Amino acid sequence: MTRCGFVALAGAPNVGKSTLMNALVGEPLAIISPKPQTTREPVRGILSDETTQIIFVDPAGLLDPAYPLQKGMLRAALDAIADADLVLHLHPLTEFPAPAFGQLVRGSRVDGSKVITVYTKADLVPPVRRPAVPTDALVTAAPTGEGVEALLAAVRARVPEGPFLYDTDDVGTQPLRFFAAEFIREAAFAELEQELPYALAVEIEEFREAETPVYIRATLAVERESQKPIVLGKGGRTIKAIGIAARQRIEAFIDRRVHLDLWVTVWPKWRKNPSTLARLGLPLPSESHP
Ligand SMILES: Nc1nc2c(ncn2[C@@H]2O[C@H](COP(=O)(O)OP(=O)(O)OP(=O)(O)O)[C@@H](O)[C@H]2O)c(=O)[nH]1
Ligand SMILES: [Mg+2]
Repeated sequence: MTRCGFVALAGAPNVGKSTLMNALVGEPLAIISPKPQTTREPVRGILSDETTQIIFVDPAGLLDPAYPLQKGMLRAALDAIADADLVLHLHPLTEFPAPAFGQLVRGSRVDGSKVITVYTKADLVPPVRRPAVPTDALVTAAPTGEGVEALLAAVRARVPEGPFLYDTDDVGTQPLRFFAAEFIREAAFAELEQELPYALAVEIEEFREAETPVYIRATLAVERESQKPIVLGKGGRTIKAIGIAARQRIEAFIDRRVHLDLWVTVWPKWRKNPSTLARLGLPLPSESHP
């Protein structure tokens, strides 16, 4: 009998969920940045061997939502936790101990027996200062790979019996367009400061795979006219840097040469606009929303 299950990575923003998912799956699927609230829509990564298939789900951090996009991010994260067979509650070891998981999920009921506490960023704690973590918790460090195999073994042992849901060759479940938009956002998070990464949406307008190089045209939308020249940068320097970094990341991902054409536009207050969120495939505050 095979095993197959969904494992959600949960925790506050910036605790290292996406970094750990990439390490677990062995592919740089999820985008990462030192700034909090990078992940918006849950990213799924699949790890299969002969007997076990694990579908990791990396949602947004559990935050206090202020506007519809954030409400959607939280809703999708809570859904991913509710639907998961197993939940990894991530918390940086630098901020030991982790809060009770119930506190993070804001009253939504989660079966405590499916939650494993995982301390991240252990490399940032000098060995002599390492706190004594509870025996049922695990400790990881992405730069050294510490704890990743042990965590995988613990997860494998607890995935329920069931048939595989995906092909054993599949690593992701989302379309290339999704990853292309995410990699552009990752480059933008690296180049832009303060409010700008949060005010930025990326929409793929064209994706022509039949061409060599692959032609991708994307719109980078900000919320106000005054933000547009910042994304462009002096003499177009910032948008150029975003384009180069994103193109390299997409090329490595699809193993093809890419021509990336980026355009900057303004969508006033798009983060509050349910129809724009829906069009971009971003999570909506409630499932029943348009
Ligand atoms: N030193 C160290 N840094 C880490 C580790 N894991 C993640 N980071 C860094 O922590 C920052 C946040 O990592 P992410 O993986 O984007 O965190 P996240 O929880 O997905 O963040 P959100 O999607 O914004 O909620 C990045 O700068 C990572 O490089 C780790 O084990 N050690
Ligand atoms: Mg993330």
